[in-house]
Amino acid sequence: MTVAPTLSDRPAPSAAAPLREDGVPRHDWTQAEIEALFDLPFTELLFRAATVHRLTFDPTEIQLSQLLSVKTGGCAENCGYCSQSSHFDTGLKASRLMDPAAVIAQAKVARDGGAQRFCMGAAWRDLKDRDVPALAEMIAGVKALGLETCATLGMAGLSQMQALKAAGLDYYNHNLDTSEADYARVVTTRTYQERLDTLETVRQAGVKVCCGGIVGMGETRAARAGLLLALATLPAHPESLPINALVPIPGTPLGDSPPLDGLEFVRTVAVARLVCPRAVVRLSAGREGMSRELQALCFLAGANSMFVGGKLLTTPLPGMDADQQMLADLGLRPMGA
Ligand code: SAM
Ligand code: DTB
Ligand code: SF4
Repeated sequence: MTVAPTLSDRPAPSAAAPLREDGVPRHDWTQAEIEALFDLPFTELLFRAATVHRLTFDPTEIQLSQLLSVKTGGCAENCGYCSQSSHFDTGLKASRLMDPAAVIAQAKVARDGGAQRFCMGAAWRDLKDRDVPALAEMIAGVKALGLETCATLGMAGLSQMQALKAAGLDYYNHNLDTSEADYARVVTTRTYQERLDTLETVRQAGVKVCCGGIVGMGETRAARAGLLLALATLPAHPESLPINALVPIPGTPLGDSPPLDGLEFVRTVAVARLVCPRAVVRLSAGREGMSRELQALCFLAGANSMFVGGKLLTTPLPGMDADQQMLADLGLRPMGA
């Protein structure tokens, strides 16, 4: 008598394993392997990502970060997505570097509202020595509140980064944004190699790396895979990996981009979880336009961080009340709480 094959007898769709047998993350991913992950059946991809998420984190915990734009607009770079570039007329009012006391006061409000990490962003091509003392004062003050500190200030030199580290900087955000091949379509005033060099400087100073990119800029799936390839083949994976969904800004070259399909966004999160299994994967820009159900799929796919507090740098977020309600309804709690 022949026995009918059961579901479990079927071969699993092929795609490379994310962790070596000894549990160490791989750094030797290839473009073909990452594209094969993207091509998996959706539910198979999510199952694999959710499985790896449980090996490396408590999947019921979500890290909560809050941003503040400490210096807004008038930036010399031409990043084609950005409201703050002086190359495009976006109607944004530029302002000078904030006073440290005002930044620290806002960090206190963020902490009391439930944020665990406070990220200070400046619309600069690169950090200038004259601004380092004020930034060090902000970082020290934010750290003294018991918050983790993060800054994103453009390119920076080693001695500058060491000064920020000495002041209490935990993380530095500097994104690759897209794949190397796709990059010149988006930015031409700074090279991909300059971004990689800045990441190396951050590492040398002993500051943790927050590095990710943007999807929904009209890129191909191969470009999304190429971004994740660049991140997964860094000498050390980023500790924090933000996935931004483009917030189209009228007046910028990418202002008319159609939104990326939600399932493709979830696939990107899942593949990020698989190729950088120990990174905290953050839902970053664009969450304002996402349903709670789509965000829940992202958490299932391995996202375990999000920005909270009603505003990113210049664009809105759902707001703390809506976010607290969503987390409560999903049974998720702040990391470490
Ligand atoms: N000037 C610094 C820099 O570029 O590194 C720091 C601030 S910059 C706004 C930080 C990151 O935000 C960018 O690298 C990009 O990935 C993301 N971002 C900026 N504008 C965005 C938008 N409209 N939609 C989605 N992500 C965006
Ligand atoms: C990151 O990857 N996303 C955040 C943070 N790092 C600095 C910034 C998102 C900015 C979205 C557009 C805005 O609010 O201006
Ligand atoms: Fe400037 Fe950063 Fe905006 Fe690029 S993303 S234009 S560097 S503020």
